[in-house]
Amino acid sequence: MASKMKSKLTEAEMDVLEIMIGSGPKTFTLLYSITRDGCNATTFHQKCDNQGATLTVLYNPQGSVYGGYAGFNWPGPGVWANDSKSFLFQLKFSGKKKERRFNNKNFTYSYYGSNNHGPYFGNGDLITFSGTINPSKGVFVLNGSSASATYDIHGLQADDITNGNLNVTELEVYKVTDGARRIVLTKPWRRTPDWNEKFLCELTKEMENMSPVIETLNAYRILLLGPVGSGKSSFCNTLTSVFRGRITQRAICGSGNRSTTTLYQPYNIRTRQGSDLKMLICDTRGLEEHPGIGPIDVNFLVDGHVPDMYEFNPEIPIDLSVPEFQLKPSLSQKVHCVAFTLDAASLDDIPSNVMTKIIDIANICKRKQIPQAILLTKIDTIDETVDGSVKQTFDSWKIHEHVKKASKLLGLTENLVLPVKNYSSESMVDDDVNILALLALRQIVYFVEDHLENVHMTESISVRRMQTANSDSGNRTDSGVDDIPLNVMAKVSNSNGKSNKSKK
Ligand SMILES: Nc1nc2c(ncn2[C@@H]2O[C@H](COP(=O)(O)OP(=O)(O)OP(=O)(O)O)[C@@H](O)[C@H]2O)c(=O)[nH]1
Ligand SMILES: [Mg+2]
Repeated sequence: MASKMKSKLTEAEMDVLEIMIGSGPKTFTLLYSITRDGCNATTFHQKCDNQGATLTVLYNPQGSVYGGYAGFNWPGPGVWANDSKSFLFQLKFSGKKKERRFNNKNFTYSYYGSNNHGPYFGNGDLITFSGTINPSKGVFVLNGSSASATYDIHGLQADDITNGNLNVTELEVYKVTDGARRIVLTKPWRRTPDWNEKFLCELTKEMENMSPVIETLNAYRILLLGPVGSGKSSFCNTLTSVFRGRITQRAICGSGNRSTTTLYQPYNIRTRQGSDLKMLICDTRGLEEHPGIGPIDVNFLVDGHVPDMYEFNPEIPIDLSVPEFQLKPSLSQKVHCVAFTLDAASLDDIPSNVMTKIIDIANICKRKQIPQAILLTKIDTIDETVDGSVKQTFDSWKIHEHVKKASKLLGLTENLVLPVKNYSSESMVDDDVNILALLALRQIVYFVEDHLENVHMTESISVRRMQTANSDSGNRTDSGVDDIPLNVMAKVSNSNGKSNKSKK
């Protein structure tokens, strides 16, 4: 069936084209693909004539994507379509997003019917091919032409759209019909138990009972980092709300070009019974375009040199001259997991220098073997079904697409991307929002536990080495062990290295 054919056009690109067409939600059904059907004018007409509105999309080897929209049937031989709805468009140029609609200036020459041609837009604007084109090494060198005649290409040259050639790796034609695209997943993209009160209760209890595998460590320290306005402070509030059973507003949230949060502020999480969870969620200043905090600050931050409540100077990174600089941080001051907070709706719009900072920070964490996760926030803004019911999160293909995109952006595996919907406008807590937040928190805590087990093991090995060295030299003393910086005497409850993850 045509609708099941694999298409190159992404859902995000369909969203953009839907807006360019401008008459509500649209479904795109792939009718013709030159890589599948052959690049041949007769085949194009067999598959695409009498189909109503169609969209032609060309993909070139330089990573440019462009094409044209025809609002009616392709006309009969020798006939011009007069179509005020038609337009040409650009989606990418040389691999970079360039989303532009080129309006029709002269409806008389909107598009042309010719038995011997493929899609033919304007009086020479985009004539794709005639006859048959055979590919060479995956590239179809089309024998058409491109120019600026009927469509207004905003003063650009045709070359600014086509890279000066009509070589393509694919040309697709879609039938465009009214109606929202609905992709029903046959199974959730991530499995979870049934969402109900019992599950919520289990998750809550599990988190309340978690305690670090290294006994002397009082609390896991989880650092939130991400662009300005990505929802870091809101996530702190969401977690504190989940455990208090009411909406809390401990961290100030807001929106603006500069970060609302200016301090490095760890938040404890208090339960309804008044006890604290053994974890601190650390809010921090957002990563700004210029200058703002960057990898140098974060390097000191994750190593524990930055004191709690430190106010970052966005102009100058922290260094040893700062009086509060912690010279010998303990394990409890170090960061045990970095959660990058990314706004799901703005993944494509992260300024390039902010993205560079994030990648540099991710690499620092990798080098230091600090676990990382991505909190994908604001998922309610990218899928209306989820806006209505957060329970649908793992059934939403749109969210899955964004999860995949976030994982690619940071080069982290997909299972490290944790979708969340923060409390932002609610006045009461909601079980499903709580469950989603708890699933994210649980995963982060699991990563931290794994990390601490590694820390523990590394320290145990170094202790054994030192003991061996001391006994070899006949110098073995108890004080040698005391000199080890971390608490290597930590008791791990079970001998095969498995943690006391949940002390019930
Ligand atoms: N709809 C929706 N809005 C959210 C969500 N998370 C945060 N927001 C809103 O996004 C805006 C920014 O949120 P903050 O939590 O202040 O973001 P931040 O990352 O702490 O920002 P800075 O401190 O400025 O770096 C606020 O208006 C929040 O209400 C979410 O999951 N869904
Ligand atoms: Mg904030």
